[in-house]
Amino acid sequence: MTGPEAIDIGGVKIWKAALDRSMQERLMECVGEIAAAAPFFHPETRWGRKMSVRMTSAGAFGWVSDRRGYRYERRHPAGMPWPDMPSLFLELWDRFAAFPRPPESCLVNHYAAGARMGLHQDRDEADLAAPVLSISLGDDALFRIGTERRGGPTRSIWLSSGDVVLLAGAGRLVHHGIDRIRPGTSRLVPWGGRINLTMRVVT
Ligand code: MD3
Ligand code: FE
Repeated sequence: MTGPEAIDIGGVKIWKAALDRSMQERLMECVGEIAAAAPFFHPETRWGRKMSVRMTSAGAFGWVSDRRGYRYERRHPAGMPWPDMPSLFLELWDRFAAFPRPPESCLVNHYAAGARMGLHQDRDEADLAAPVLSISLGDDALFRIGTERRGGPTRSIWLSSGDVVLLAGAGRLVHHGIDRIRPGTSRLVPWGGRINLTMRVVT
């Protein structure tokens, strides 16, 4: 159902090339609709620096960051509610995450050339027993996976369009980040660069 063997790196499960080109195109159509209703923005950190990654969300909650810090919100910074979670995203959740609660948020990250995401943990969600499902679309990205402990050893792996990553169980609290993308390695994303979808249970 999920496709052939997953690679397991310290509890992080990775299915390479799990989604074919036509599925990737259907997912990008969904992303286009989400971005038309809830435009990408560069979140600002508490310290007033703009993140290099652009973001938007679908579902009941979206991830935002500004001078007040980061959190999940029911509305886009411009004031509108987030667009509905596409049913195609829910189908992928059932196939790969197989968790009884549906995802309440899909964060859509866009990495243009030069964008990166520093090593961090995802722990803003109330139920840390719920998995996080990540889908890579577009250009290749160098993904770094560490340990639960800050400053522990890290491993790097290239993620490509159609790869699926599941963070569950032991992998849920590991440090992770994106060091860089390889621009121009895919033509899937109309704006160029890389899109990452992460589905989460928030409450
Ligand atoms: C490991 N995004 O949005 S996805 C994020 O590619 C985020 O945009 C990266 O980290 C991206 O928070 C990495 C893979 C991922 C997502 C969530 C995780 C790895 C994770 C949660 C726990 C452990
Ligand atoms: Fe993360």
